[in-house]
Amino acid sequence: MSNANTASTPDLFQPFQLGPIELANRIVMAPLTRSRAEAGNVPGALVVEYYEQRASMGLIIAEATQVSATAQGYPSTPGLHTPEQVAAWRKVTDAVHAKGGKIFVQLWHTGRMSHSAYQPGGLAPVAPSAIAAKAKTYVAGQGMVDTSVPRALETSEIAGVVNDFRTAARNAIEAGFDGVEIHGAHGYLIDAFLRDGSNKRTDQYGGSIENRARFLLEVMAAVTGEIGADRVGIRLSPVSPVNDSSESNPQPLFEYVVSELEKLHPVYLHIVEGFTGGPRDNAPFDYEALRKLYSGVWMLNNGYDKAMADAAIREGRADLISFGRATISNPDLPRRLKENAPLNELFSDVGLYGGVGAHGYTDYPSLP
Ligand code: 8OZ
Repeated sequence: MSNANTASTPDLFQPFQLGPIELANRIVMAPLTRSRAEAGNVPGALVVEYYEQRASMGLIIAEATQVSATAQGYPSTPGLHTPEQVAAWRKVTDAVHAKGGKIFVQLWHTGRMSHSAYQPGGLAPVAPSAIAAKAKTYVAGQGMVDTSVPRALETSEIAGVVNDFRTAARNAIEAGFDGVEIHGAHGYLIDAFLRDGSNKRTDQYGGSIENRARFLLEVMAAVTGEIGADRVGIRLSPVSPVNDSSESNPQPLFEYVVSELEKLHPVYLHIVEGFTGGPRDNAPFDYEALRKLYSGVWMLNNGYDKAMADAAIREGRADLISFGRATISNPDLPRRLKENAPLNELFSDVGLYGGVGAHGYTDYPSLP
């Protein structure tokens, strides 16, 4: 490990060696769905500008991006499964790199958090089991609507979905990303396989903890095998109930997952503590026990401010801290934190996730 990571008094603003890349600081932009992709789910010039504005973040994790057409569950979210998408993302990564930044992309399959309106042929979305999420998504012309009742993936189809993650990871590298983060959180396909609330399968992908974790571990083996473990992270949200996620016994489930990930050794684990975007203490969970099972880079998220983040880094509870909402409203977040400058608030007249055009997206000011 480099000297950067073994400084005796680490702080938020020191460089960090993340596998083969050096981050300028330990402040990470969390992946954020902003729904600004253009026709064909292609990121356009506005998306280039948005990420370029945020290049001073130690690492950008670009928003959740579809691994295939069937992976989509929300409007105007980008993909990495067509040549046009790969070419468009190349403009984003070039712009960030030209400013000295580093950028991963989060790869997802929304699973049952989708609607037939997004599915090729208007078919049902796919999931571990045919159980609808008690949750909503947005469909143009209809507004917020219930997610569709999914169909259970056939056992024989699962390898194909694993392969979609592998191909998308290869595409991400072709598009110039420094690495990928696998979205294993928030009730999307991988997380839905993990949890007993959404996985009632009777084949080798359901039932025991080992079986429910199989899909996640197959995805991680495929992706790390394809692009190298030092370019792959994963995000987990052990007790977040978002998107109707439920699990009767999360501690042993996630301890098993992390102990198996230790063998594959992705470059980081990104853990959402508590209820995503909400209380950090919504359910009991021993995160320290989880960390003891993993010898690699540990990234924490959810409601951190400067003092909390700095304490976590100094006390060695985390290597990296990701910030979500603060990076929406503060393109120059690292500088503002370092100088103790006031932070911009989120605009109140525009939504967090969607929105049209620049307002609430690229029009948050940097310090002069
Ligand atoms: C908010 C709205 C749509 C998607 C997640 C990718 O929860 C999301 C997401 C968040 O991880």
